[in-house]
Amino acid sequence: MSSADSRVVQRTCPLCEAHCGIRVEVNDERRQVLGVRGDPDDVFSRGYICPKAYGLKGLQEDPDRLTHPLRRTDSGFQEIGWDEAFELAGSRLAEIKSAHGADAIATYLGNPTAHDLGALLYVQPLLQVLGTRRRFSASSVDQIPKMLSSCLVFGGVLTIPIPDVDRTDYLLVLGANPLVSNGSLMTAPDMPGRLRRLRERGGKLVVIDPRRSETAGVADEHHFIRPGSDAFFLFALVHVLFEEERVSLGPLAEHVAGVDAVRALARDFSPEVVAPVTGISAEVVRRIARELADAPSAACYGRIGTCTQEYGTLASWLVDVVNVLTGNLDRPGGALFPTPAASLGVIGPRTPGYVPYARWHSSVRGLPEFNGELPVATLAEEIDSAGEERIRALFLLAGNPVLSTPNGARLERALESLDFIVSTDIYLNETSRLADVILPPVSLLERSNYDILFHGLSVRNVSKFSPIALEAPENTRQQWEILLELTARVAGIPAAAVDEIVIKTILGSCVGGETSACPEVSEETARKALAEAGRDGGPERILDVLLRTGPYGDRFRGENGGLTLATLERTPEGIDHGPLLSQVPEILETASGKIELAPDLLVGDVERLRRGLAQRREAGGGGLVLIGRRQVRNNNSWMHNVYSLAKGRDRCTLLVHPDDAARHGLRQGERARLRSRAGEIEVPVAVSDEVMPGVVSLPHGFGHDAPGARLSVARERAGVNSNRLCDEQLVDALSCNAVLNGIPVELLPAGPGPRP
Ligand SMILES: Nc1nc2c(c(=O)[nH]1)N[C@H]1C(S)=C(S)[C@@H](COP(=O)(O)OP(=O)(O)OC[C@H]3O[C@@H](n4cnc5c(=O)[nH]c(N)nc54)[C@H](O)[C@@H]3O)O[C@H]1N2
Ligand SMILES: Nc1nc2c(c(=O)[nH]1)N[C@H]1C(S)=C(S)[C@@H](COP(=O)(O)OP(=O)(O)OC[C@H]3O[C@@H](n4cnc5c(=O)[nH]c(N)nc54)[C@H](O)[C@@H]3O)O[C@H]1N2
Ligand code: SF4
Ligand SMILES: [Mo]
Repeated sequence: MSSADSRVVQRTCPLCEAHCGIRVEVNDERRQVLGVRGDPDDVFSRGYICPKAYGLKGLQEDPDRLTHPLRRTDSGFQEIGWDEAFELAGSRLAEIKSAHGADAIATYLGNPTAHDLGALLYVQPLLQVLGTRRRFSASSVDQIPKMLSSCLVFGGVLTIPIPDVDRTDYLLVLGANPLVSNGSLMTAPDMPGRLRRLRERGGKLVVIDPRRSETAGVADEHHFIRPGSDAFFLFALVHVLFEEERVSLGPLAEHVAGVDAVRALARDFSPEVVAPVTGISAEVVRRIARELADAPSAACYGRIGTCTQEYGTLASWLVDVVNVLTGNLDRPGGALFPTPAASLGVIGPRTPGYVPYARWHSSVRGLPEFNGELPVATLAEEIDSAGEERIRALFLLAGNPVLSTPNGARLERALESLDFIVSTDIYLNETSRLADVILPPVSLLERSNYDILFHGLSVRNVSKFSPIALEAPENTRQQWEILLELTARVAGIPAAAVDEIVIKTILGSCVGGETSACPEVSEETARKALAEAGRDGGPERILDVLLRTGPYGDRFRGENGGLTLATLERTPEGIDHGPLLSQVPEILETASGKIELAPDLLVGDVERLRRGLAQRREAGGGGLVLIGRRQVRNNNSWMHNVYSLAKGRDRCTLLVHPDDAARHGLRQGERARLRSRAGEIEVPVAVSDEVMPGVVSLPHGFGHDAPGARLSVARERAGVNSNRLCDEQLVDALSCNAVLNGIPVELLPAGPGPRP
């Protein structure tokens, strides 16, 4: 499709974790994206894309997308120059830090940070210079329960077993809808194809979900589960495995500690006892336990629905317990650990058994830190209720917490009260409109990238580099340049000096030192090789170091000796390093060097689960609760301004079971009021038996009618913000991840009525 005035660039789509290969046809002269297609040559995706990939063209061309810094003035936002913007942002942050201490500044990193190598690498020096312990991110409305359980059981926050979907004979999916989300903590382009092939080869797909999701629609079996009760269900599976003597660890046996403790814990959770609470019959639980044990290989997999709920950490843990007890952990067709070509985990010191948990606490509710972060469910109150200790300024990177975190209305009010907000974002949206300065980076196609996190969470070992597809316009900045310059201004040193500290730290972790990956390589040799390769700064230089010192790397011996960034640049379709391999015990970083199946922290939380079981049994089913719903053409809160994705009928509807609708006198298409402790919204009803009785479902990421936001397309189909109902007081007690599924709500007819 290349012609005289067009060019095709092969890279990956950076929108979701599937990371499909795309071919972007561009006209350099007009600086235009002519088209986006799936890349049939991509070693991983083989041409597959979802409709969102086409949205990249719309995103590139969106006149609302920001390209120049903005400053808030009394008469609205005004464009300012980069130097002025950096000076303002840097000096105000430095002033607030020196007047009120480092913890007066909070930081929030949003989800797209994880999809941008430059952001991931260069936010670190900024965080260090700011020195705040009030770091927040989208991780605590997402996967930190899994990170905490993985750290306790396997010894690393990113030592997460990935279901071997391409080889498994039996996939048990809880709280995930990969047909729509395209998979999460399971990077695999073309989930529809992979799940189809699983069934074509005689494998079985079983889905546990309060909604008959799109994935449930193609599964062999779907079972409705009462939201928030997965830990009971999983414990019941474990109960049966022990009771029927089906526990079989295989070669893992000598590497697992705590099996007896798990056996004892599971005693109280028989399928018969938990059935009234989960809504899944004892008979079904027993059969699934037997099938898991008998299958030649099987993988249990849980995602958002199992994390963003009352027992998120326990449910995340029990998923792995089931895999271990059935002998499926670390074996082909089960759940295994990837061997990524480059990893951020190698940076910094490592201490086996170290769990970065509860080293400090939030000041209002006393919620524990995990992995250097406080839970975002406590952000608003740390601003509006912490007195002299309060947060006074906020740095936002690629995040929209007003729409994506619980009690958006309270957070919005709290943000309005801050002394200073800097946002680095590509839109003037519900959150960035509250900023004093916005520093927009170049577009997603105008930056190079390497999926350093997601190659480490992938169902195959693959590596691929994405070159810049389209040259960025004059006078724009890469995300990493913005972060570097801001760091320099806050620190009062030149940007080049900061970049030197960064590379020095990376080289310190990767070469020379006794515990480094390449002790035999000196820093001097490494620097010489980097200079020869033309890597003089920025994220690509760091990536080259990580690749060359990684498991497939050339160890600075020259390319014939192994992988370098240059190799990847010459292999635009990516490199397939093969299927996941068994890695126990080498991968384990627990103090004992074993898989700790019953770590104290988790065992301690089982008492809460027991109490919850008794309460739920007593309550008998319980009242109406709210869950979320991802949709193919949404991407959390921020692709609704691309017309090709946003068009069509209203998707921000509340699914209500026919019985519940009848009980509340609601009919299809009518508007209803939905009320929780946190707030109240009005929303159109879609009556559907897709959801189980007692459960209503609303997608998140809508509510685009904020005054002053520059979202001309999204505003037309604004929808409502479901996180006005999600309650910031509800967290998983252990990880303190927000509960976003299973929110108690009241359903009322629309119209005037008493306000909550
Ligand atoms: N009720 C409910 N709430 C949820 C969820 C749910 O299931 N239910 N899911 C949660 C999950 S899993 C997540 S990950 C979070 C996401 O939470 P957030 O990360 O806070 O929200 P996003 O909607 O992803 O917003 C991303 C922001 O980054 C901007 N952006 C996009 N690309 C770039 C870029 O390349 N650079 C920069 N600088 N900015 C960019 C967008 O304009 C937008 O403002 O939401 C969570 N919230
Ligand atoms: N199209 C699209 N794709 C996306 C995103 C997007 O916004 N849109 N977001 C991306 C992000 S940031 C992430 S983290 C991933 C998430 O990827 P997934 O985890 O696959 O996300 P969801 O589609 O929200 O699936 C969660 C499922 O859990 C169910 N559920 C809710 N509560 C419970 C419960 O208590 N128990 C059980 N068993 N199930 C429950 C819901 O009904 C839903 O079907 O998706 C990514 N991909
Ligand atoms: S599934 Fe869609 S959004 Fe996700 S990477 Fe592939 S094309 Fe992009
Ligand atoms: Mo997410």
